[in-house]
Amino acid sequence: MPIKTINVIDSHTGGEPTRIVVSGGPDLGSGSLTQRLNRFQRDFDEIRNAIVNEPRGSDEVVGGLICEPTDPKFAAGVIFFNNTGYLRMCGHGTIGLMVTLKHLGKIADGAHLIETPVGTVAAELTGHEVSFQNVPSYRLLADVELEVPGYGTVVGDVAWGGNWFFLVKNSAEELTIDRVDRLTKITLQIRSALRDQGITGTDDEAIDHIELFGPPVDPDNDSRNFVLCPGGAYDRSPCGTGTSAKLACLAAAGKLKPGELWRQESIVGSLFTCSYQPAKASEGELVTIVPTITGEAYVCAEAKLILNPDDPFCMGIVK
Ligand code: PYC
Repeated sequence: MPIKTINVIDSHTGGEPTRIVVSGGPDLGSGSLTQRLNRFQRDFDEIRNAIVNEPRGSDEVVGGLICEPTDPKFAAGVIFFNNTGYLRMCGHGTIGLMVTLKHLGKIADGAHLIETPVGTVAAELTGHEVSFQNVPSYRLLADVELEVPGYGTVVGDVAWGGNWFFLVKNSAEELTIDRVDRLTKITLQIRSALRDQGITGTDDEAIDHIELFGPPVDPDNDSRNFVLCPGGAYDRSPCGTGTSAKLACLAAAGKLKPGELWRQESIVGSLFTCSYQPAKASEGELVTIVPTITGEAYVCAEAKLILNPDDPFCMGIVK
């Protein structure tokens, strides 16, 4: 293989990194974004590893491959991925993508549509601020009692916000940045317990994100969270899909009205301001909402990744 280069732009959304592949990424051909995601996974997974994992990236980085959309009404198509696999939607990544497209001169401030494997995301860009309407979100299971070996019983909801989440209700854990090692350990234990006890999303899909909630540090906010991501890293942002899942739970419990604001603070103190409207079509009998999530992102690097076949770690460190 000759030396290959991949051009990327890095940004962060409330501290959570996004690496958008602008050129030099795998050629996934045409078809729906789900078909192209499957092709990425089947034929080019080592390129995913080379882009986001060490030595060029880290467990925290979420990558996004810009794809030619299936319809010109979309500003771009995108496939998100991370240290262990693929995300069907990523909220902080969508905010990062929008400021990156603006940085590239591909879009201006205003309303745009983004195509993702789980549907259309409508986003509005104003400077560094992005508001996006996420895919329809819903609470699937309420008040699930889960025995977590070595920890105790936790009670939580299972909800969809573009990814599957278990949202713990009764956590007494203090959500401070100096406790992230412990919070990571506990949420990994919760995720294993869900898997061992066969608790899943629809179609037996694994629940790969876990959220803990606590009081906000800033009294103007409604809540602080800690979000475990699929690859074991924690989200530095309040998590766009996770906050969508939270809004779906609040809506289903009658605790937040349509249009009412919810200010979700992350474990590093960054903020998403959010609200929802009822969805036109529901997921069966379930209360289904369309969340709007607003946050800020900043471009922080432009880089050319060099994949030299002589480099023993050319394709990244595989864990
Ligand atoms: O913002 O949706 C999100 C997200 C998912 C994983 C990391 N961030």
